[in-house]
Amino acid sequence: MLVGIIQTTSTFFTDIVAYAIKKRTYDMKKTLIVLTLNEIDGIKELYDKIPFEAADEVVAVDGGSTDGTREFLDEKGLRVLEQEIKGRGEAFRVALRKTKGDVLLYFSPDGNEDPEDIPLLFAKIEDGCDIAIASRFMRGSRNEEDDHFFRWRAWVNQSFTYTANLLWNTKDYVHDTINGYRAVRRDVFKRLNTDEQKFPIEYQMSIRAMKLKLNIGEIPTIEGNRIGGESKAESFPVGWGHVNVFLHELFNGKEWERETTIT
Ligand SMILES: Nc1nc2c(ncn2[C@@H]2O[C@H](COP(=O)(O)OP(=O)(O)O)[C@@H](O)[C@H]2O)c(=O)[nH]1
Ligand SMILES: [Mg+2]
Repeated sequence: MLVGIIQTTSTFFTDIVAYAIKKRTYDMKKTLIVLTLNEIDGIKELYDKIPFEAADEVVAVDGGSTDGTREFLDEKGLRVLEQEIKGRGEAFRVALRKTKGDVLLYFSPDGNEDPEDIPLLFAKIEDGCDIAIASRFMRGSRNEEDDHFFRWRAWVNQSFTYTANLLWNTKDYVHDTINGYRAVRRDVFKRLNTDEQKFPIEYQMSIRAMKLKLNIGEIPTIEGNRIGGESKAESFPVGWGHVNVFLHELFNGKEWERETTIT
């Protein structure tokens, strides 16, 4: 009898704690960030497919478009944040500084990213992940080069990913450490204290999250082809940028935890 009462009471308290944790994550406010730098063709085609209702706050960060993207966003009445410093990494942090949500989801409207993944990425964070990445390299996914014979970009991406997993990951294998299509909790992003100005921001985030043993979740994504305009990620400078991030993370441990670059 006494054992029964103790068991029931302990189950009751465990349920209450589980409920409180779930409630906390389901109450999180969600911010959707649209990243643009001369993406007029993509944004025009994709705008109506973006599930804005999945977010509590929506902004665009524009890197100084000159092809009409900025005007298009203004016409739609979207709040547009400007960058004083160039680069995609900087765009990530402009959003961190100037938005309010508890979760930040970065979406690039160039055709590579499927807008239907937006609610799925938010859901991953609500389910308890610290970072949720749309993976181009796991079962059920596709990357832009899948129908090529030589998949240089994919192979290089996967090599960086493999090495990061080997050196720093103590949890389930993360299949895509580099894709920018991701959601992250605000407190987590602040804690990562990133300083990368350009494309390798995502790789830096992923490595630091692994070092902190954070919970990185993935969903499989179908990477579409670029709709128009040009990629801003030039292979060699961007590849070299990733090598630099890798070397820095290799030799500097968790030094970033003592620095404060984010205000
Ligand atoms: N705000 C902002 N967006 C950028 C910047 N650089 C690239 N982007 C956007 O980031 C997304 C991904 O860039 P993209 O050139 O397609 O890179 P790729 O997919 O690796 O070829 C696109 O929507 C770009 O417009 C930048 O400096 N600032
Ligand atoms: Mg792209």
